[in-house]
Amino acid sequence: MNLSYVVSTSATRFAAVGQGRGPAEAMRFLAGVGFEGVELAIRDPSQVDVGRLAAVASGLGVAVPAIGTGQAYLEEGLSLAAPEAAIRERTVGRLLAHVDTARRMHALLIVGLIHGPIPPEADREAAAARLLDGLGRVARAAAEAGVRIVIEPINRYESNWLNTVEEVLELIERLGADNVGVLPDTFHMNIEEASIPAALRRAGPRVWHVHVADSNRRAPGDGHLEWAEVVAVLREIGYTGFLSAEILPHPTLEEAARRTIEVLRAHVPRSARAAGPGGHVAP
Ligand code: LER
Ligand code: MN
Repeated sequence: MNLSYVVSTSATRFAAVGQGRGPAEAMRFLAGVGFEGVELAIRDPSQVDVGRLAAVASGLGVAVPAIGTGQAYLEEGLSLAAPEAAIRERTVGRLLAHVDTARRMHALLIVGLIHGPIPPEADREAAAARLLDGLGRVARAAAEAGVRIVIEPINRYESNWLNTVEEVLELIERLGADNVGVLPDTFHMNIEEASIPAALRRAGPRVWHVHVADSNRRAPGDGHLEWAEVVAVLREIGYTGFLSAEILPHPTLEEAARRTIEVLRAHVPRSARAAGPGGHVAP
């Protein structure tokens, strides 16, 4: 396992990411503090110099384990489950651009908030049909590009469905794509799962990426989650990917990042290098 920290490439209303420093400078700081990876949260890849960021990461010896896409929902309302066909098309188009970014970065592609909520006038099955259609197109393009997708269960206060690992596993089953896995986020799990260890065991080899935050979405160690247990269960299920800190920059990004390293390094020894293309380790 390796440690990574989530940084946004532009200003966002989503509070639990590193922002303020530009992404390249944030990468330099995080590499210096000891992270093996920097996950990039990108609203629109056409607004980002992907080649430059890939070169900065490679020069620093840090991986970009995953690309986050939720800002396109939060800032622009893009949603795969939207009732309007035009919005769904724009969302698929945006995700196809993200597939190309993920390919160039050797990163996983995250589908979380961008799946969108069940709209007020739609029932769950109608929303699922729309989501499966758009996600299926994106998953097929990703498979052709050699990119893997991870779907993130998100807590009920941010999404009106797909809140648990079980729900996301059912969706993946219906999708029937073998390049789609699960991204458990310990903050969401602390709200939604009856047992974090049981949910991780249930997802087992489908866990391809992990977001870490403590119970209050601050740095690991600042809340009441049991990190020794979380890491032990991930080891038990054979997880070898990244623990990616998606946390509030409390009291500052710098202190939150140092605290994450201090607390998680006790359980995850520093590896000589992040393995595999882009540092992501296949399950
Ligand atoms: C949202 O709460 C979150 O955890 C992000 O990773 C979603 O894209
Ligand atoms: Mn997350």
